[in-house]
Amino acid sequence: MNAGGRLVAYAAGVAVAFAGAFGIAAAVVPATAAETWQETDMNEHAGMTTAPEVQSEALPGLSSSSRGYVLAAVQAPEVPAVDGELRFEIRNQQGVPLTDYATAHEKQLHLIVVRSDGQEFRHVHPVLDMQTGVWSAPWVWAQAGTYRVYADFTPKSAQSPGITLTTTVHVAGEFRPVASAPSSHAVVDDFEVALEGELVPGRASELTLSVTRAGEPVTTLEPYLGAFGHLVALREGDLAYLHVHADGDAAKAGESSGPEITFMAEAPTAGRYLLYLDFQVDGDVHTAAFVVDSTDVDPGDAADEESHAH
Ligand SMILES: [Cu+2]
Repeated sequence: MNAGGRLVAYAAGVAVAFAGAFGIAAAVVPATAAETWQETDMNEHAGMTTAPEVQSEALPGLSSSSRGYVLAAVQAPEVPAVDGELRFEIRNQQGVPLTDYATAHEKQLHLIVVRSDGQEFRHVHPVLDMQTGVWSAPWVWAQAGTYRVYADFTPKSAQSPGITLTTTVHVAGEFRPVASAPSSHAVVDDFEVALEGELVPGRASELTLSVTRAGEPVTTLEPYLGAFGHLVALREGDLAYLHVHADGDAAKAGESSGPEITFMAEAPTAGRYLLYLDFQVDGDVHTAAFVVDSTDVDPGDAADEESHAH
């Protein structure tokens, strides 16, 4: 399998909810592995085992335009610690701000913002002004730096997976980049989250995230945007983007889950990946961050194993 063109992650055993991350990628990812982020019939997709694979080097979340849609007119406070707004438009093929969106995972648009070093991750849901087509959210930067902004959405007219557009925003001031280091354990608020499993280039593998609080397993994970967990994976360096939901249809209001959330994931290449898990407990959403190195299986190791076996 050619690992070059894909960044795949999906929920174990269940059809998966993909972000517009795979805007282009309905064609890139086998339908068995990828569920679009639209509210679609899981079974229908599960049956699509013969989707053609199209050769493409393009990963989602690397361009401000896709399929005729453009992320434009992005405005945000220019320095940290100033109250303001983050505003932008999605323009269609005619250059007109788009106002017709399909709802995907309870929202018409998902906005992810992260600093170029992987710090300061945010996942928010701006409000659309139907008159002007301008999306906005109250915004304050905590830190200076260069940020990537990702808009994930599905045009209502598009009979296709969602789209992820991205652009860069600079926030003036002293920028102290934080060097990443592999980390499979996160502390967020009063929770601890442990990540188990490996990210293998070009091959799906299971990632399990376990949530504890004061050493006790948390079994009261709540549905958030229709799933018990949302995972964003970014490839360090180019910040190619993928947003995954732990499951497509299992999380209903009033249900709870935990302490484990399982995803299937496949890295497009060897390299370092930044993972962000959103989960909800007691009505509050928390984000746990991880850094995972995806390494090719060394053919030498396999040979060693074989020789031991003999
Ligand atoms: Cu969202």
